[in-house]
Amino acid sequence: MKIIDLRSDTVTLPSPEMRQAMANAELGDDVFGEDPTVNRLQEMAAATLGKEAALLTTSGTQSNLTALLTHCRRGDEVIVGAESHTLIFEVGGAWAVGGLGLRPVRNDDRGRLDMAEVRAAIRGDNEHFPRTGLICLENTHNRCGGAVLNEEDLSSVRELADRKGFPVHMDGARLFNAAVALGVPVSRLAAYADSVCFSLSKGLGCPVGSALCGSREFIAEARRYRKMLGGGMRQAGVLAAAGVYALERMVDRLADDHENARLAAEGLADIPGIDLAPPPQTNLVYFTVDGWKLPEFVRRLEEAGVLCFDEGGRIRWVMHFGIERSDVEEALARLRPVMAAGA
Ligand code: TLP
Repeated sequence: MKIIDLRSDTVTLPSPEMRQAMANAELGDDVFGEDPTVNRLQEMAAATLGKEAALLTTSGTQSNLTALLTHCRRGDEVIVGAESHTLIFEVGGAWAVGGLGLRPVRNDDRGRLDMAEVRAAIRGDNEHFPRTGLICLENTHNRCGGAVLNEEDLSSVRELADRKGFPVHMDGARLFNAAVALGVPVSRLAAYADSVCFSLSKGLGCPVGSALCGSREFIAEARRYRKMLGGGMRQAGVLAAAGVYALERMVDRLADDHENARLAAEGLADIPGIDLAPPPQTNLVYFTVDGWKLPEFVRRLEEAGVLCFDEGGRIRWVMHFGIERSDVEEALARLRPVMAAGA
C-alpha cells in the first residue's frame, strides 16, 4: 500500500533533477563568502523578492530568530500574532536566546493581526516600558488555514509601523504560495516588510534551507547573528544548488498544490461529520471531525496509509510536491470507510 503523507510540505524529497543540480554544484567556503552557488542563490532570492541582499539559513526557525536578533536590542518587545509560528513553534528562541519579549495580539481567521490590539500593544516612550522593536507578520498563515495576507492587509501594518518608527519582519515560509494564490509577483508582497524569509524546504521541494532577505546593511548584520546561532555553513553550495533549481523550476507548481487542496476540501465537505476549518486558500487543509478523539482518528487513518497531524483540535492535510491529484482521491477513498465505521 502506498503511504500518502499529508503531515507537512516539509516532507518533500528532492527530485532526481534537483539531486543532480546538487551533485554538480560549484563549491567554496561560504563563511569566507566564497561559495559561488550560495552567492548565486542569495542574489536570486534577493532579486526575486525585490530586496538588496539575502542570506541562506538552515531553517525558517533560524531565519526568524536571526531577523529578530538583527532588528531588535535585548529587552525589546516584538509584536506577533497569537497564532504565529514564531510564538508557538520556535522553541521560545526570542526569549531564551535573544532576551526579547514576544507580545501576542489576536489573529483573525484570515491570519490578519487585529489592528486595534496592535495599536494598544505599541509601547509609549516611557523609561518603565520595554521598547517596541518590531512587528511580525506571517504569510501565508499556517495556523489560520494557510490564509493569504493581501496587499491591503499588509499595507495597514506597514503604515502603522512607519508612523510609529519600527520595522516589519515577514515570516514568509510559504510566501510563494501567497504570491501564486494572489497571482502577483512575490516582490509585491515582500515590499511591505523590511525583512522577509521564505522556506526552500517546503513546497519548493528542497531538502534544507530558508532565505532571509532585506537591505544590504541588514543582511551584513544578520550574517553575524546567523553565525552566532551556529548557521555559518561551509560548502553550503550543495544545499544552495537545490534552492537555485527550486527558484527556477518549482514555483509555478505550487498552483497544483492549491488545486489539490481545493479537491481535498470538496471531498471532505461531502463527508458527514467533517467540517472545514476554514476552507483552504492555499495548500493547507484544516478540518474538524465530530465524535472522534483526534489521536485515535489519526491512528486509524495511519492504518489506512494516510499520514496527517492532529493540530490541537483540528486535523491538517498538507498538499506538496509528491502528492498528485490521484493521491488526494485515494486519501479521500481511504478516509470514507474510517468515518463510516465510526470512532
Ligand atoms: N512549519 C512546520 C512545523 O514547524 C509546524 C509545518 O509543518 O508547518 N514559519 C512557518 C509559518 C512555518 O510553518 C514553519 C514550519 C516555520 C516558520 C519554520 O520552518 P523550519 O521548519 O524550516 O524551521
